[in-house]
Amino acid sequence: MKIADARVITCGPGRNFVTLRLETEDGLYGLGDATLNGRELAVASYLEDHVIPLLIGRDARRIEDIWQLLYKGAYWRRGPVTMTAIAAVDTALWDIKGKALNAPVYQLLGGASRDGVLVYGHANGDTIDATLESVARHIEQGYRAVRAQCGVPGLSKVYGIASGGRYEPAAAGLPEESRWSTEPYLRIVPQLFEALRQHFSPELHLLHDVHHRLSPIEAARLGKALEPHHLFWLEDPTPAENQASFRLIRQHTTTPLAVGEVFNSIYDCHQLIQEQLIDYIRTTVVHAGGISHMRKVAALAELHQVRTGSHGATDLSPVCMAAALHFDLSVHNFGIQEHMPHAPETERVFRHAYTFADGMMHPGDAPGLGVEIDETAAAAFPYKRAYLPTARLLDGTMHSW
Ligand code: KDG
Ligand code: MG
Repeated sequence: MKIADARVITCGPGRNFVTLRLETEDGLYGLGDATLNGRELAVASYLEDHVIPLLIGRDARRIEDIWQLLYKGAYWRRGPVTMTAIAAVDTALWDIKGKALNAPVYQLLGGASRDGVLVYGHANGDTIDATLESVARHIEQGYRAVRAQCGVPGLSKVYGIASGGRYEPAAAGLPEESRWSTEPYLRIVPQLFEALRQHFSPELHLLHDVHHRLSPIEAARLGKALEPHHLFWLEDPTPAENQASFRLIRQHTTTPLAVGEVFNSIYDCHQLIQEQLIDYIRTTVVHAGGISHMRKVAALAELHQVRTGSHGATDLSPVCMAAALHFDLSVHNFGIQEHMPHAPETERVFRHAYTFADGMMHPGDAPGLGVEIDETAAAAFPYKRAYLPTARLLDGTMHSW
């Protein structure tokens, strides 16, 4: 079953996506998401100029061997561009294997470990009251777990807050610059969660994303202040390049911690996992080497009672979402999956077998991943360069967005 053709499809239905399509000599094809928000064309070139020539003529059934060829054979290891490209190939090969064996990918990964995949939605508002209303709307839609973000007094643009309509941080033109101040943020977040706990059932799972803004000791202070409100998790409390820095946060708080959406390999998180410095690992199929590498991360995490909680924002295409759901349904130590519904234009281009009901998702039972791309529809939405925003402190110092 030789790989006979490979193509990169770049399109912008609602936002930009890069998709790899591999086809075998028998006419089977598989899809892999290759989207790296704000740096999309680097991955497209990596695939077209350097990876595709290596794939033509290879046996599509040898997923692990091709993974190792692309990882070890490049000499230059890891990094988001390389690992996103490898992920796209890996995901497309799992899709092909499922179609060849007439089975949904989760059946190839050991079968279902649960009936469905618990997902969390994104509630947000400029004020605490607006966020409470947004949480109520999510509950009406069936969500059992909700991430809550609210505006910070004195700051005009805050991560995670929609300014009218759908939240989508990447924008055309040069990167938008926002201002950040930690103290007002540290004051408002405990007030938000106190209000949420007063208004909603204790059964509702509540999550919050700090988005890498705090120092370890500030994160420890926030985690402690949130303890009475029993969060499901506090996400990315501090940038995690220095894995040991989480020891300090951990010494001070029992609020569960989730990290890893920007990680691209097991080497970014092995210390966090082995020292049990986190509770949830948020690596995701598209940015962390595909389904094959994600299974290795999950296996290490299982040994240390760390559960998975994969990133699932709208910049991860429906192809990644499908792959994530097959992974989530099958791994034993699954925790939760992020779910941000895609724009209607995205749904027109990518048709999928996965479904949402009562706060849970299921990948469906179509062979392979269960996702199709309509290339004619995609052609109506050309790629347009877009950047994620940047953030500076009030005195102009560059900060983490
Ligand atoms: O591309 C960046 C987004 O995916 C990221 O900002 C979203 O932090 C995020 C999340 O938790 O979904
Ligand atoms: Mg996040």
